Amino acid sequence: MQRQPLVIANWKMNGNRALVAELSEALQQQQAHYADVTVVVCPPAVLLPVWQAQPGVVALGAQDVNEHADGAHTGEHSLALVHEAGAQWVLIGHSERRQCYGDSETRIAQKLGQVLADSRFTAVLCVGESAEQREQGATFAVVEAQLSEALAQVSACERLVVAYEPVWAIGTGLTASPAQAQEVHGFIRHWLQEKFGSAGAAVQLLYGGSVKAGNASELFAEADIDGGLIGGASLQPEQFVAICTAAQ
Ligand code: G2H
Repeated sequence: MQRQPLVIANWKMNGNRALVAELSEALQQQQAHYADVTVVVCPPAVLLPVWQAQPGVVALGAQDVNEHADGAHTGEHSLALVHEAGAQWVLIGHSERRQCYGDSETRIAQKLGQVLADSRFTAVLCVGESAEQREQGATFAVVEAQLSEALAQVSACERLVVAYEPVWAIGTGLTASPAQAQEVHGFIRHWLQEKFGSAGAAVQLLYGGSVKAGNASELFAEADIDGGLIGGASLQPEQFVAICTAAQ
């Protein structure tokens, strides 16, 4: 099945107004080279309106949202607020949220359910195993548990993207080989088809974890890798544009 290539920048807690202008300009200038690729940028939430003011060559996403609609949740952002700021995509369950900020499987399922219930948004569910889990041969079991807990109450997958991000490859400079990544992507594809039937074949699957201009093409050439979730390299306009071009 033909799926549209997708590249998502995850700036994490990096970037500033100057980088918004710089990356936006680089993307505009080179747009012809990645014309068939959907490009999404997830900056820190306070930079969403700054991106929104740029000429629109990219879609915008939030790096997370709170599971509640509003209320006394100091420091958090609701889905409605990130929508006002321009976001139409939301990352859910990034490993940094799971490890450092209390995103349990239950909380991830709540967040995901909320995003998928709002037809204005596409949710990007992040899954992946740690180095220890891979060494123990538990990669597929871990990924399967994350998928089944997050998607237990979900019955449709039209606005769902899954990003496989092995924790041992995130920001470490270590990248899963194309074959290692494809093996897990193939597993995820099979799992989605079992759960959602033929609609599971249309879900875009992204690889994330130290993707750079130098390794993007070989990763994106794999059958079930439809693009990438890009951290560090999305802060370097030349690198990021080259990655978008590699996804074309
Ligand atoms: C994985 C990825 C983006 P990086 O977290 O989500 O970051 O490309 O820096 O490994």
